[in-house]
Amino acid sequence: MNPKRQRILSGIQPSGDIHLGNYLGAIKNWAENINNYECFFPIVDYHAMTIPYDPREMPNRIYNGICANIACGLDPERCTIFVQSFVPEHTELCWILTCVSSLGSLERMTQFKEKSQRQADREGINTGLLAYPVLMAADILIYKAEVVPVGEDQIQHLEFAREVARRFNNTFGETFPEPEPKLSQAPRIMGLDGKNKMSKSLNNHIAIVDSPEVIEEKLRTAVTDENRKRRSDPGDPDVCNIFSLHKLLSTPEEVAWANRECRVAGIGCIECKKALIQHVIDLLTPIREGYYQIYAKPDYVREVVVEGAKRARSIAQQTMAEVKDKCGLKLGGGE
Ligand code: AQP
Repeated sequence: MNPKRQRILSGIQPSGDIHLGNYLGAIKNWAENINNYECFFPIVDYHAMTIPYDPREMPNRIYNGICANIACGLDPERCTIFVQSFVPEHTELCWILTCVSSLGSLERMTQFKEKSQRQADREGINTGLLAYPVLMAADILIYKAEVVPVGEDQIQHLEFAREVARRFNNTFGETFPEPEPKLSQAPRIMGLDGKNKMSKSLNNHIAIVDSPEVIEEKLRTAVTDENRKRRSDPGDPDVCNIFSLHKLLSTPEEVAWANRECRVAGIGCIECKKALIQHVIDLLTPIREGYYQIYAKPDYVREVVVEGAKRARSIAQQTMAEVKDKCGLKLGGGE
């Protein structure tokens, strides 16, 4: 008999186009682990409500997120793909965890500070944005997941989830394992602006469904070493966004060539980008084609998430029964 597999949970927000950073930083890592772990991959739609959005667009974003996950290699036969809001126990546990969460820790979260600073209207910053890490802790702990593969930007939130698990266990008795992060080979892909991490909401990304023409155009105009103003200026690959992608996607010979020739101005940025453009197109073409095949089968997509929610819910309900019991949320007998 197989030893019991450890459980993985990791989610993605339907907050825009799923991009190369999501793929290299997280989803590829998820796909590589589906045979060795028992995996749960929700589309975390409640999380996507923490920043302003158009409710008319949300259903398609959720649908696109499911298609993208499957096209990136998450075979629904071997893992559980579902939509967070289809499993109400996530928000039920979230409330209970809110009651053991430290306000000070939440206020120190980098993502909260960054995303709230982006909003001009201070009154528009909602409590959901502050409580985002509590909901993320609930997503993980409701399945008692031991391992969480994420990009570097989520490490602080995961540390918070560990803190919440400890606080709950200390207050109500041993219940949750402390989840461990699992970083990919590419934990932080920079955006095409060269300044911020690649993000859905910053419009600095290559979507996994971008056509070869769009990929070429986006990379051709992507920021490189900003100190390299003219073709004759030597560049510094160590600060160049394009070189970091070369290191992930190009051959060792191409990486050595770009590293050497950039430093002596032997090549210009456009020449350097050419080899990389082809690698990105080669990587994303089968994903894009798979995506559109799945996209054309709404009955299949619906079946995947209905089945996924059923599997997820049966575990989530067991955890909630245990949690409510430990928290004393039940009717006494008048004794
Ligand atoms: N640039 C990145 N490099 C490496 N990993 C990344 N991830 C996100 N951006 C990068 C990882 O992708 C997974 C899913 O991310 P998410 O949808 O939960 O939210 P996010 O981290 O906030 O991603 P975005 O694209 O930046 O979305 P918005 O703009 O809506 O906030 C996570 O594991 C994340 O680490």
